[in-house]
Amino acid sequence: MLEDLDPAETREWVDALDSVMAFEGADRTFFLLDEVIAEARRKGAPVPFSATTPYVNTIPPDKEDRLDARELALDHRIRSLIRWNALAIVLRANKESSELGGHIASFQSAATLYDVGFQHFFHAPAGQHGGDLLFIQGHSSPGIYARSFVEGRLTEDQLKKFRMEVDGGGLASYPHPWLMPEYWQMPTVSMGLGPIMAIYQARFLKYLASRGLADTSKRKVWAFLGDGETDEPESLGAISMASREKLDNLIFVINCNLQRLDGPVRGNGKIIQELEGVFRGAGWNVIKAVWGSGWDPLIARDFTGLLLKRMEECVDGEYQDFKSKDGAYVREKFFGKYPELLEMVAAIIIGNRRPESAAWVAKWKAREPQSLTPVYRTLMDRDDVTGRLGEIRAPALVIHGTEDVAIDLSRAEQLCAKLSGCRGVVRVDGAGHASNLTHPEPVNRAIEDFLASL
Ligand SMILES: Cc1ncc(C[n+]2csc(CCOP(=O)(O)OP(=O)(O)O)c2C)c(N)n1
Ligand SMILES: [Mg+2]
Repeated sequence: MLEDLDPAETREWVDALDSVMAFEGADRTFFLLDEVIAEARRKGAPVPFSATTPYVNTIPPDKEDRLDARELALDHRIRSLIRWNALAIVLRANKESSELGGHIASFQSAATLYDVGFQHFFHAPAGQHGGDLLFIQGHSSPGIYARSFVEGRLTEDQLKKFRMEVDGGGLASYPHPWLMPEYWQMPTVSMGLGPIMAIYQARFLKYLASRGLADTSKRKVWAFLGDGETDEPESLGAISMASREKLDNLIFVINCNLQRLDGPVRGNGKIIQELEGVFRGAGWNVIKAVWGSGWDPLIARDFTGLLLKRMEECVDGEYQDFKSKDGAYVREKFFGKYPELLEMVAAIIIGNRRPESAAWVAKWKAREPQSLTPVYRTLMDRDDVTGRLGEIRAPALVIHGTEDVAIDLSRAEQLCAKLSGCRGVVRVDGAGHASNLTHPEPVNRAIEDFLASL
């Protein structure tokens, strides 16, 4: 890292960039930066090439395509059932004999990746569509069997014979089209073979289309692999061919759980960043999903860049250490390294011990209960004014999501009927309780029309 010799000048440049980003958008920002870097290179400055991007999600929260609350809850329920069954399949087999082994952690850490694919993206052969091709990470097979059980495609007896298929009726340890021709599309468990075969398969689909032999234009090839698996030479060996041949029908999903069977993938480095550099360098479009939505408010408040700095300087070994300990440890070792950072997150609950809140708790405990009685009474003995809503004569508009499960749409209609100046109820299709946050466009349009009509 170079030293910042003139922070004021740096700030000016960053402010200028912020303004272009806010008013002219990301494309213009990228164009300007590209021009500036090209100019610096023309003038002979050795501007280093960086194939990696910051250690945060590539897609910012406001650009995320979110499921609505009901769909999210349903997906979660299905995922929980599948995850549980996957675990039970392996544990049951181990009761039979510990020799049967089987992987538990792989699917547990990749379940969301698979389930989002199965529920929203993978296409089965249907009509004119030849179907997508899936290269499932070999040792995630229990999760795929568990899904098939939930779908009614496999029986309990079959699950009980996980890895006991020799006498018939059982399930192969890993994806095996020869043993289970009706079930598995591609063999993958010898690590590295899935990814390289996926590249050639995607190219073959392009070939069929180019030769006019089959319409494969809508078919995708999905390859699921582990981060440890990328150390196999085959995994990365042909990736430059994929970009050279412009295989936009190919998607690699790499589950970076930072670990493999016998330890961390990179204890002293960052596998996500390393892979991003390798794939971007080879011309791939890389989308990282590193942090869960719980981090969004923290990242949004990271005006100094200190949080990002901390996220970037920690190596995988440290992240695994944090994950294995409790919140108090994370507070101390991760956030606590920089007092300003700790201060920034102090308001948000992390861990069990919260020194900053202890003083408040002590104050509340010390307070005479009687002193709170009038406060409670004022709250509890309030007049019910719903009968007087008609006295409000100002023009009003009620905006309500059609999918609001907290407050039913009929309540919005009742409210509008009670307000004398109500101009109607705007129903926001598909929105839940916070329609202004989830569906800003129709909500803003309704407010604008309403204001213009006054
Ligand atoms: C070529 C090859 N070598 C070794 C193995 C044994 N093996 C199975 S899973 C695994 C570790 C996989 O780690 P990773 O790819 O990170 O997947 P995870 O278990 O974390 O999901 C190994 C070494 C294998 N399947 N294939
Ligand atoms: Mg792994």
